[in-house]
Amino acid sequence: MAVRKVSADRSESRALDVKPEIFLQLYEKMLRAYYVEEACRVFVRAGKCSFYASARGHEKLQIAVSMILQPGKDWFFPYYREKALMVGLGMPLHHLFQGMLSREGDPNSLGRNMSEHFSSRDLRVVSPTACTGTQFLIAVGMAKAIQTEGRDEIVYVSGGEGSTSEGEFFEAINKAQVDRLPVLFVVQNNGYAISVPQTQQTSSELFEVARGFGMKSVRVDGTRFTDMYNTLKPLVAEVRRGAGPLFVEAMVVRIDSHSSSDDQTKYRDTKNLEEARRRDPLAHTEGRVLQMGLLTPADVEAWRAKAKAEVEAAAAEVDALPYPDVSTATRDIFSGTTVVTAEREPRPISDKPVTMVEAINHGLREEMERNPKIVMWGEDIQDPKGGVFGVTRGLTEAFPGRVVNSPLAEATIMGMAQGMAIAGFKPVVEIQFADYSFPAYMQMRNEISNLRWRSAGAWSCPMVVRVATGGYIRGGPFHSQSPETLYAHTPGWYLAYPSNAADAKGLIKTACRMDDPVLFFEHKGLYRQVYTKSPEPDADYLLPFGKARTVRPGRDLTVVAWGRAVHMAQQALGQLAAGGAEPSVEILDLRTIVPLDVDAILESVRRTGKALVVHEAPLFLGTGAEIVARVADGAFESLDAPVRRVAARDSFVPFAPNLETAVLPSVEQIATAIRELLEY
Ligand SMILES: Cc1ncc(C[n+]2csc(CCOP(=O)(O)OP(=O)(O)O)c2C)c(N)n1
Ligand SMILES: [Mg+2]
Repeated sequence: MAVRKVSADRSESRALDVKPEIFLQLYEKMLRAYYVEEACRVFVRAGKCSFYASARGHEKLQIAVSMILQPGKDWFFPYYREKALMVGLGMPLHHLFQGMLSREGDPNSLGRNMSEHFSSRDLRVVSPTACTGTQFLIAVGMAKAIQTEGRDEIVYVSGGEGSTSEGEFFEAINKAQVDRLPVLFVVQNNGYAISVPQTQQTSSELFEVARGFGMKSVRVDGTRFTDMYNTLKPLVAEVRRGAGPLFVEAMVVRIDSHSSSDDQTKYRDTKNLEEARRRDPLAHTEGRVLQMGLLTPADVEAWRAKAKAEVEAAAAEVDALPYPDVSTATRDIFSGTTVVTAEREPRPISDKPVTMVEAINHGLREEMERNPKIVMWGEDIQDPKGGVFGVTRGLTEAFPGRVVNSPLAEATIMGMAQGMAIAGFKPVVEIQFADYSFPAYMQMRNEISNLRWRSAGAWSCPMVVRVATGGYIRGGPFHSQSPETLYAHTPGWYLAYPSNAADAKGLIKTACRMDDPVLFFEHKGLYRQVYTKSPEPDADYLLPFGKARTVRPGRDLTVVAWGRAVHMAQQALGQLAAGGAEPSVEILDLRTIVPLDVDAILESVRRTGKALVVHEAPLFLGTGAEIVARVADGAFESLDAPVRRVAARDSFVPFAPNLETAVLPSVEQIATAIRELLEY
């Protein structure tokens, strides 16, 4: 196959600004990407692939980007319409089809993630989710890690123009610009978000939006190579040199329907579709290589046939593979490792009892000394304030640059933590109030929780999220919530919830060493209570997760509680004792909700024959419901009474003190429940 010499006559074509071999490389990759799309279409028609999102119309941009960036060195946070990027980066066709067909050995996800969601450690392509817009902040976190370590890598992150309406997009460009991070934002503007035209998304221009944040920003025609390549190459080199982020709005066309579930003829008229096809990037490039004399028509035929044969062979090979073994479906939700299994007595470092705030602060300080990869951020956590509850006080001064204020943006706190954790840092971040964890919920629920699982163990993001939780502080409806159940219902997170200073230190230190995401709930009503003080355990004191503590032994009733409710149960027994009763009641403090120490609960209830669960969160579908179900199932034959719960009313927490008292569970209610169960 002959590759023609290109004439040096500049008047012949603007494409001469690019070396012929670059142009041919582009064409070859575009052909491969084209036949991959064609093969996928066949699989869709045969019912072998239930999610297909054609990248036709975006392929020139995606391949150009792969040629400008450095595969294997730079990082990629793609979205679901980027098969051509994968082809450009050199993902083996076999891997591509294993992902598209969810077949055995699929290196993207072992069949767990959706098709079109490619992942590769070798290519530094981080497993995406289907959520529009979540990828931006994770990429920013990765870029923060790169900047912190002084490396010259770039983080590519992309999305459709529709996804830029998500709030996290704005948070991401804000933070990337504030910190001058090496992020290449590429928005692929095909004019539609499924059926919604861009005019219904925004009245601005996206590249102008990025400029509004102070970011270097350009708009390019993503269907034409030369200008795009020549514009982006030097700008990307600047990002690599540390100039800060770059925003690219690439105008592309969507030649096919949004996905295999969509029919665009229902909302785009013939003229509109013809217009898109007229800009077909592949047809254009093919025309150019012929026009410029880089290839003859016979060459083009041969190149096409070669690409087609290569792609079809890989597709057929993968199609012959079975689906993954069903036994693998729930693997990799957690790492399966732990840092400590047995509990030992704490060896107090002094007789002087410390508060929970001090215990957590000291635990964090010790872990930061031990592990230079621990970094912290959150709202107001930096010294001199050191957090609104003072938990991180002194740490900024002790560890300069490692404990900083975040923007007032919880999704930023969380999304960046994921990115930095993927990069090997250990973020220990603070959510100032549990009530305000919800802007970060998308990251916690759909990203962080399942990264390890959806990438079949290839990627993980161990981190600690400290959350100030709970009421009884006259904080009203937005500073008193107890959302632990919501988070415990998301696989992939451990959830620790200490009730006293010694446990808090042991658990926070373990959390800092775990290889999985950990939510660490700190009850703000306990932070400085005298009754939660304990002598401070030593620096090697680690508490295992999933081991309940017997607060007091008893024969006639088991009370299961955690956090502040543990103390309320003790106070209830105190009340009963003051009234002359000395019941033999066992109190279990769960200490971690995930893992739940079901064995300890069942062992106790089998002995006592009666169970009461006490928690501060609302009753309906609370963690208590799970515990009661486990008891009903595992200790049914030992039960001598109904299993009861005392919890908050199914309400919000009101501000007025008498109303707050009416909604949250009380010591009196617990005492009554204990008495009734004992008399049953
Ligand atoms: C958070 C979220 N909301 C809604 C969806 C459903 N959804 C998937 S793609 C899409 C449109 C995205 O359009 P755009 O960002 O322009 O990307 P394109 O598909 O055009 O490349 C929608 C609404 C989703 N995946 N995630
Ligand atoms: Mg779009």
